[in-house]
Amino acid sequence: MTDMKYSRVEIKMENQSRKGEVPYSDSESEVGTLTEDQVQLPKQYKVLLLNDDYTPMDFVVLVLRRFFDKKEEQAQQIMLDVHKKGAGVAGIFILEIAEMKVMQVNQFARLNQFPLKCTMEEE
Ligand code: TYC
Repeated sequence: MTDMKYSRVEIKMENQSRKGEVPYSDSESEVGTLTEDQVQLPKQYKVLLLNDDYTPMDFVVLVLRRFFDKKEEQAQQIMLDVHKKGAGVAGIFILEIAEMKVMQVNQFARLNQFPLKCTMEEE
């Protein structure tokens, strides 16, 4: 029975996008349309990796694969970008998820005794 309570939300999500008109229903009977400027979407946050001189490249690639679901090739590309430019975007998330990623990555780096730092900023 518990999976039933989310079914209506999932149906609504299918039609949701950042552009155009979004169907909505706030009761069982009333259905209307929100125009683009009426749609409330949560702020997005960039989660950044910072370069340093000591964290091994392989460890940064592992972090990008493990915490940001990147494939090997993309993880390598992001890591090299951070290495060359000083910082780079690992992913973009809503506030709570971004905060969790930052905590998990910094804890994982500390646990492995590397100075790798992860931060976030509003998009
Ligand atoms: N600069 C590191 C090295 O040469 C590699 C590195 C890349 C470290 C990205 C951190 O976020 C980072 N071993």
